[in-house]
Amino acid sequence: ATGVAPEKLAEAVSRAVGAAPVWDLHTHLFPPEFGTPMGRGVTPDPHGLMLWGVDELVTYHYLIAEVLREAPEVTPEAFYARSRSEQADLIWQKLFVDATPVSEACRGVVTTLTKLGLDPNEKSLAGHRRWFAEQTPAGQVDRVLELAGVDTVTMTNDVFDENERGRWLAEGGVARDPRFPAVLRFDPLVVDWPAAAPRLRDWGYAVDAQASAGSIDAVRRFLGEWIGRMKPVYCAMSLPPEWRYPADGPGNRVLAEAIVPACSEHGLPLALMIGVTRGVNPALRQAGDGIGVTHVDSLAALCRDFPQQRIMATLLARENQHALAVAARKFSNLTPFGCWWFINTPSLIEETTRMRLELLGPTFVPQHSDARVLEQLLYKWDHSRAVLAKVLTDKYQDLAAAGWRVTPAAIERDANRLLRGNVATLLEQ
Ligand code: RAT
Ligand code: ZN
Repeated sequence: ATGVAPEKLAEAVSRAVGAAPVWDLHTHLFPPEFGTPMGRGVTPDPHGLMLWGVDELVTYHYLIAEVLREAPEVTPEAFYARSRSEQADLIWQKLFVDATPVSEACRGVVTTLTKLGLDPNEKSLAGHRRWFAEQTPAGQVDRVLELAGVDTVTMTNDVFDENERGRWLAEGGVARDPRFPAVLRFDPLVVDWPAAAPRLRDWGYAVDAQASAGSIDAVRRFLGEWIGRMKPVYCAMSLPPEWRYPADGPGNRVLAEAIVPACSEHGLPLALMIGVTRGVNPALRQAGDGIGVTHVDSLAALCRDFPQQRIMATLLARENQHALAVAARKFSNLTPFGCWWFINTPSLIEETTRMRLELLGPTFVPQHSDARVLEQLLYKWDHSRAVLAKVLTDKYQDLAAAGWRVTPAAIERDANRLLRGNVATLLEQ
């Protein structure tokens, strides 16, 4: 086969990356079966978990942090006392009308509206609200997945969330959409055992404060039951920068003696999202979490102790990205994934993805969306695909200069595995 001419590489790569379907490895999205607060043809469920529409897009917690900077006269308390649509109106005015929406989270809303055929230059949200009110939730899921080029949207199913838990436990359970595989998430088991233990006791599992042997058995039973109920494609938790392994304490005992064994028994990978300090500014609620540097040696030690356990990791601090890539060179059971949260900006995606390609070749998962609002898939994947195409083009140009024939088939193969194939292999092997 002939190679693509160097001056044609950029176009060929961006076509292949644009056409490759995505399996989104980590989101907070739900299909309509989990209830939704709005939409044509459905009974509105005020606590429904499927978030979509312009008010949700504009009140994304990334933008709440930003509006409180643009409008410091608005206290967090006063902001949260407003209704959802009043919050959205304030954010629209301050960040999109009175200022230029250059931040990544702001640009995301602009891209999203444009892709839906709506005008992001409108001075008010009224017209956009009317458009969304005409859509059915199910129709909007189909439209967004099609436009975003995403075929699988991995959920985050927090077993400690009472609202969600009730839906799983309801008579007949919750109807499943195969495009939305579940993920069993249980941060408090490891991060806050003193808070987790009484909840488990309430639910009928005999656990104690020390997480002694009997407790470990109970946690394994708890995990086994939820794995049976949710049929997750992996288990997940986020951890603070202070997390150390090995180390004494009930959290690590639960991790090593209950969580990893339950994952192994059921053949599930374990995802660790490390480096978040919750509630640095509690008044900001969901927008108030901060960042710290992860102890990558602890992650490496876990990979070494459990060589049969597939471990996926994403780290929040820019300072950790190099060490994570190096750790993955040492442990083939470790897969770096995504550019998480504060790393999900074009400059840091570019730097991180370039580094991972240079150290790991195509053996990682470059991105996940972390979308909380359905339509965010439209911008998160558009922006990430553009950066991935740019980095891949550079790599192919360097390879071509070194004498390698870069064929269209190779470009397509790489685009497909980076956006979907590596996820499928990781989760289905
Ligand atoms: O990116 C986010 O929206 C964060 O609030 C978190 O959800 C984080 O991604 C997490 O899963 O803990
Ligand atoms: Zn998340």
